[in-house]
Amino acid sequence: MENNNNKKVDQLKQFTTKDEGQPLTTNHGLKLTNDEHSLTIGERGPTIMEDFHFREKMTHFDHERIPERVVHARGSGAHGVFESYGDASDITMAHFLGEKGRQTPVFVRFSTVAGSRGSAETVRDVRGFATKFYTEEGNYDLVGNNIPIFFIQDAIKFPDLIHAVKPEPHNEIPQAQSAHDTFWDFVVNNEETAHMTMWHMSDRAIPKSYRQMEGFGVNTFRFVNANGEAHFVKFHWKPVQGMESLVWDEAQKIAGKDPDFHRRDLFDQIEAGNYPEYELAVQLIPQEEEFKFDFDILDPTKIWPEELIPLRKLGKMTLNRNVDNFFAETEQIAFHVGHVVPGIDFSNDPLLQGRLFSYTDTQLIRLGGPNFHELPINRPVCPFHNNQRDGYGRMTINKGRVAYGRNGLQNDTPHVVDQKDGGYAHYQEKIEGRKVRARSVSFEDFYSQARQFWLSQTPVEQEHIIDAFCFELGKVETIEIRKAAVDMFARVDRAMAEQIAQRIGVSAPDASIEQVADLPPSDAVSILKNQVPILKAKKVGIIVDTNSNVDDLIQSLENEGVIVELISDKQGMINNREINHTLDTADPVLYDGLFVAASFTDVVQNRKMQRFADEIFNHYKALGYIAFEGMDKLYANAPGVVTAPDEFINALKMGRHFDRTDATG
Ligand code: HDE
Repeated sequence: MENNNNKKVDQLKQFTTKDEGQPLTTNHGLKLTNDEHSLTIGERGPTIMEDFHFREKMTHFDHERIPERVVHARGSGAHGVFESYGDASDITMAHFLGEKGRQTPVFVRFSTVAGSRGSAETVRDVRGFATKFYTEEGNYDLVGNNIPIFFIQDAIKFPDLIHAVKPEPHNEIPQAQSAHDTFWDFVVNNEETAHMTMWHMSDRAIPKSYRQMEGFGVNTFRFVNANGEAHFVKFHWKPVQGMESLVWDEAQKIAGKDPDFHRRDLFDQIEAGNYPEYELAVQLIPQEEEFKFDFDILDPTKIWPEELIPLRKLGKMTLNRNVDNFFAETEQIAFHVGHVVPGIDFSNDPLLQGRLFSYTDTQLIRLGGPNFHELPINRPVCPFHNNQRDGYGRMTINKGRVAYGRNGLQNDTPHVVDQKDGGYAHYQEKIEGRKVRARSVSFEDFYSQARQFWLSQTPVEQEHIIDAFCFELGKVETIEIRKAAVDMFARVDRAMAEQIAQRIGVSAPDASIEQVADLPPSDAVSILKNQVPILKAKKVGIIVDTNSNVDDLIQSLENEGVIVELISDKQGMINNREINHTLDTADPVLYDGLFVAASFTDVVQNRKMQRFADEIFNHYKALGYIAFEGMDKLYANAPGVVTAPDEFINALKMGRHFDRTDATG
């Protein structure tokens, strides 16, 4: 989509080049006559030093990798626009939230956390959801995740957490997984992980797509208005497309069938004009009410239940343009929680305080020096001036003799400005205390909200959590760690821990372990309680043979925005329609629903087709059929299994049919 009046798009255009149709040159502009043979002495002789073209080409290649992000290495991004719903100046000075309809260019990068750059995307993991707002007042980065809390309370433990979840150092196994001894050893030795581990074992950690997950700023920030009044604030992104998760068996299979599943979906949907949208909302606590709650509002392992502190919607983000070049944009974008604008400030959340150091620091090694703000994707769209100079890859040509503050030669410019002229003034919080290394006692309730999360889930979601624990702990080799985990999570729910214990071969939790008291459930944290029936962008496979007549079905699906792919025993055309896939190149895990309208004479093809139907059935997806002998007996009367094409659309719209029995998650 062409963005009119988008300053970021205009800025990027100045750095964008098209090579198509151009003569080949060196990096220095010299046109070349030959790019396939090195310069040698005789046709069979040695290559000579003089071959500047060979050396330039090879040197560039030798240096074309940069370190991947130490966490969130695997990611995918898109451009978009944020539009303010109204004037939020009663709570924040931020200009981009100051007027209904005000538009701000944005770039979002979604990611997994633990895996390396080439790892599969549908693994069980937290997802990153980082947004850069290119505002008139400078860049504002909202660097969030798809889970509203975190594993640890103090940033000093972050290297330990990450070392524990990454592949184990002696053999670099397993990739992009938490199902191994060191991760669970960390969990059982750090009880503050209890709440986040519950979310991590839930379907939140296996989202269906980046379009269908929520985002959270996690840490507690501060909003300040022009009168200096402050609120503590938590940020939320709510996907307009609703939420959906994979089922675990499916997630693991997709990791092999299409490791690019999430980035492909994001890219394809944006190309097709089906732009993902997310509403930005905040929870607010007035400065004076800091101590009013049963939990510490600075503790990043706690949610602020939405039922207690409601959301206020501030605007909507639409992702409407794919990158032109993955490396230049998605890989080189550099986020930092410290990139704020007037009206947005920090709290003393100890995780946030540590993050404020880490992000710029990591860019220095990743992007090779202090000038990464000059890379096109990172440049603000407003002017920037200061006395910082030089460093690797400096692009700006600063004119003049002066590069120091308090100068007479340049009228002491660039000069600072007052707050009323847009200068950033830190919130003047009064703080007194002794220098200590200690955790506040108000951070010490590790289990109440973990149990609240458990109690807030539907029975199906609870079953998935138990299955996830059994999978993860089942992969842990050290029996003592398995046992410690069962004891730890008995504090969250004894019956849950007992079931897990039985399945992973350890004794039931000790009788002396007390389950924590109940808090009122929070429906907002369940995915299934908040499901929206949706057809748009769902993907359906229809298996056809030469006798199939599915024109009407295709038409009615496509009218609803469903993507239809035809699958058959061979490629080519059937009834004037192109076959998109064979039973070998397609796979049921890549579809939201399947309609079988074929019956092949070849028994092998029929067996493959049966596998498609079984898998769709096992993953609770809509299944329709008209011609396939034998299927009646297997699936008759099961929820979401239909034999009439028009019923199929309804079954698809309702999402997964978890009320099906005999299926495997
Ligand atoms: Fe990050 N995190 N983080 N993190 N984080 C990074 O910065 C860090 C945390 C998040 O798409 C790194 O540029 C510390 C919470 C996202 O480019 C690094 C702590 C949340 C991304 C870093 C945390 C996040 C990162 C690595 C504990 C959710 C990817 C590469 C105190 C609110 C951004 C980089 C992108 C990336 C440090 C915890 C979100 C090392 C020290 C909590 C989405 O600086």
